[in-house]
Amino acid sequence: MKNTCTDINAFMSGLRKRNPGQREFHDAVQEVASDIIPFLADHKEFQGECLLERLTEPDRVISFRVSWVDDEGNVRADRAWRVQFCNAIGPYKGGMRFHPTVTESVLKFLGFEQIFKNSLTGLPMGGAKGGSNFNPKGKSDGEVMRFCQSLMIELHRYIGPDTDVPAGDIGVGAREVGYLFGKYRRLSNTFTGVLTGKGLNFGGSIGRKEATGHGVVYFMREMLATRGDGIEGKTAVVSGSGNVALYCIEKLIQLGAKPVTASDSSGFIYDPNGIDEEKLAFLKDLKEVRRGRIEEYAEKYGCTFSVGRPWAAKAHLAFPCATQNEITEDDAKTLIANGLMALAEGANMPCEPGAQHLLRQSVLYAPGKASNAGGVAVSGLEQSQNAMRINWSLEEVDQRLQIIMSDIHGKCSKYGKHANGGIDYVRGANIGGFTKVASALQECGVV
Ligand code: NDP
Ligand code: 2IT
Repeated sequence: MKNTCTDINAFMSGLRKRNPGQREFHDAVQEVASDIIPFLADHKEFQGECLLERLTEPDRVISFRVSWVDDEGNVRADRAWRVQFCNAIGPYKGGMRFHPTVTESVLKFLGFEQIFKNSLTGLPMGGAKGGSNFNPKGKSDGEVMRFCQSLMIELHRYIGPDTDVPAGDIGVGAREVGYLFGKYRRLSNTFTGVLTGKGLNFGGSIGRKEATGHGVVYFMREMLATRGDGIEGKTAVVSGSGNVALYCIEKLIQLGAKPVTASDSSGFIYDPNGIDEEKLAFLKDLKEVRRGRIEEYAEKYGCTFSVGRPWAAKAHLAFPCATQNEITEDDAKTLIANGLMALAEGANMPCEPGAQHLLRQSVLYAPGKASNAGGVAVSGLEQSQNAMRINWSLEEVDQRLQIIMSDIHGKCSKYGKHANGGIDYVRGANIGGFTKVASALQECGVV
């Protein structure tokens, strides 16, 4: 492979040719390469070893069939993958996603982003992602369990506490992690920290469930502090109503903000009075326990439910916490026209490239690899606790999470500072994440 790293167009055209049709992966690489290639031009010490070429080629992509039997006795077959992207700074680490939109391209984009995110946390974790096009929606617990068990029959060959440590993501929460862990434990006859996001009864870390959502608000607090401002009194538009969104809303309430929206794949609710603690408890029960639709919130609290996404709501702060490409360029224009001050991504790559371009120039804008890193960071803390066979308290975990989010903000500021004093968080996160992994690759030789 020739070192083409001086010319973004040549680099991207080679990448597109090698990975045809993988739009999400192309977009994720384009964003990173646009910052790294100019950085390489100014940093001779990182030139000449094909570092970016090596980092954009996964170590391996494992693809397999998952056969299982549904409640009616029908045999079903789904596809699953584990993308082990880079283990230069630690064992592979990243979530599993179960959703009908999962493809190899989606998992390669997520695994690639995870390399930089995990590096930013300062913890020893490489980048990986996995998942399946299996749709857990409407499936019984028994069906989900049989699917997870069948998936693990194949996946267990490739993972381990020092090799690759999966966790949750869209469609994979405590229930799924439990079933996956239980099968791994039986197959391997070991009890190890091989998955994170585990239940508290079998090795999970207190605070992991809340970590991504709380972390994204901690990151927002750091960004606002650079302007001498804070969270209190701000109106916030939030998308999603899953793991990340619920605990983002929770921390916003705790810090005195007013979250006014939440959504799922059927639409969004707009509650101009704000989601308060009592309403959040209802939402948690609706989504985490009953697995119901968001429309029920509107019926109970007499506010509006609409099809579509919540970006027309007037707000100071925005937190996309559902999925990729959920904010278009037009949505970004609407948010900015409505007086948006700052946006922190809870989801991975929720802003389309055009939207990101606009937001990056107009408001305080944090990319997911920086602002949603709290989840994987506490996963890293779960691994440490498992290895030491101890459990930290909630205060200890939360304290560490706050320090890690503040350190990530510091790295973004260091590498993303403009001459005018402003901070380009995207460039800061890309370069801050890259330098550690690139140095590790250099120091370990060409392998
Ligand atoms: P969940 O499955 O818990 O929740 C996902 C939420 O987003 C649900 O409300 C879901 O609605 C909605 N959603 C999912 N796909 C779509 C879609 N295509 N269109 C509209 N709405 C959709 O997932 P998480 O909260 O864990 O993940 C949300 C995002 O955060 C993802 O981008 C994930 O990669 C990212 N993330 C997650 C971390 C974690 O620790 N869990 C860590 C860092 C990032 P419905 O229920 O109707 O499907
Ligand atoms: O995107 C992510 O960082 C996650 N889904 C969490 C990964 C993890 O290993 O906790």
